[in-house]
Amino acid sequence: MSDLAARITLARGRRGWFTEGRMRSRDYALSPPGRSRPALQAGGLLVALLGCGAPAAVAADQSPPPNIILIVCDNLGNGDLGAFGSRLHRTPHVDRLAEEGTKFTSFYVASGVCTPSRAAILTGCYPRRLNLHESAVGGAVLQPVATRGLHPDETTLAEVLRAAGYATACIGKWHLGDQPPFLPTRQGFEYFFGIPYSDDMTRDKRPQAWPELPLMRGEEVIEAPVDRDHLVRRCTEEAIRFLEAHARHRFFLYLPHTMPGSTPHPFSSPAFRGKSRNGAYGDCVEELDWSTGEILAALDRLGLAAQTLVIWTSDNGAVRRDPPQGSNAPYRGWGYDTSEGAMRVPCVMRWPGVIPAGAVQDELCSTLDLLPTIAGLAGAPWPRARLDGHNILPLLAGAAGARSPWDDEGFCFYRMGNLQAVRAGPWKLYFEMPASATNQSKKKAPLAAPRLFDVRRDLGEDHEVAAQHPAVVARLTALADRTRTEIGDGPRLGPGQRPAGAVETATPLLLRRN
Ligand SMILES: [Ca+2]
Repeated sequence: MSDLAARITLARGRRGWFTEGRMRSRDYALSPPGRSRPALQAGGLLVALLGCGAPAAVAADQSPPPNIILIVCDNLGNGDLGAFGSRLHRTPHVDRLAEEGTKFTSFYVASGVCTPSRAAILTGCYPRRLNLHESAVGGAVLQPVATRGLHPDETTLAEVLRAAGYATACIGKWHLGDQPPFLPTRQGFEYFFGIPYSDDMTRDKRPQAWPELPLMRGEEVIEAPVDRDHLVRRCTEEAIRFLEAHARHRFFLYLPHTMPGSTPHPFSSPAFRGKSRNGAYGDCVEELDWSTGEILAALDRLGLAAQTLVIWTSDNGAVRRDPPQGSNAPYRGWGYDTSEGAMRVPCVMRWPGVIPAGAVQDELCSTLDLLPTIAGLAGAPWPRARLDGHNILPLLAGAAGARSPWDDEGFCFYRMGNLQAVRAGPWKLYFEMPASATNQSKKKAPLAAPRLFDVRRDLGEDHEVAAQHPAVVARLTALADRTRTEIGDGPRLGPGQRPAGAVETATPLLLRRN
């Protein structure tokens, strides 16, 4: 158990789950609609955007709130897509999405690994704020039969949108807690189909403790072990059924894919196996592209394309394999750490008439911004608890002169509990770090001095320039200190941290045999 976890006491909750530390549930409730932060609502943005001369953003304000489809791949890298430079994989459907929407080329996840990254996607909070930057036993992600999960009182994007009248579904891989109080159905999703954690967390790894990999519908295990070859196809079919059932209703479809996943041999269905030029990994990427095409075709067929915001991204970069499989090109590094390759992921957004078609947005945006931005679009009340993300509708709409709010604030790169780097504007600064606080894919080495890169131009982080820019180093250090003070760093705690959810005893998710 980490120092942090050791210093947090367990207190009994009212509904069978436990809270790590003291918690005031009123802090986590949604604000009543009339008391939402006005500047973050679409209407408030309209005023700001009119000053920028942004007709598309005006259209956003005048349009009814869009349906939301959020597609998140698992461990897929920037260089894995044709639209982002791959010459190896055929991804015509994602490429079409990019032509019809905007490519985000400085888009960051809040962690280089699954659980914390996905927690940030759904809450707009740095994982460390939620105490989900590590598992209860000090691991980088939650494993099966985990006592920890996303706190039930945290407000997710699904809860925000459900409060605004949206139908909600999570189809794919959850990974924010496998105990009943932490399942998607307890976090605002009316429907869940998929696996509760990663595709590599199978019984053979720990036969005494872990169950067969379960496929779930709602809160029930319907198959175990699930046949992983068919996960992408079946999740896609489920997603389309959800779209068809809710074509006349506003909806939020969260499609966090299970693939390419965490095994050295990504899974794909027979129709794709052996068809790509990049082995099992390429087959899998091309099936994910097929899945995207099916979703887009369903939107067209149902007449929903114009009123649906589609967001396509990954939860972290491709991971290191030997020989290499995925690509994070043109960025340096592999998934699981704080390199550009790990945390700067491909992102495409399409909302016809609002988000410019065929455009590129290189301002710094993050998955932390999704909840604030989408809540604004939906006119939904905000979580009252403090968030880290920003409403970036001006950047989505390509408003002239719109700048990233992170340029003034600094976007922080944590690996587990350690603040390792910060970016503001073009500059990314890696901090001096003892070996105990680093992890460059298990090759632990101390970082003896801060390292500064212009990651707007030097995408491969080849030219270290700290000595030439002492004022930049000082400014970025000060920005990181603010976040460090708020949510902590290493053993140092911050007042802005909130407890993770916890159960005293975790039990495996098992198939009930009658
Ligand atoms: Ca991942």
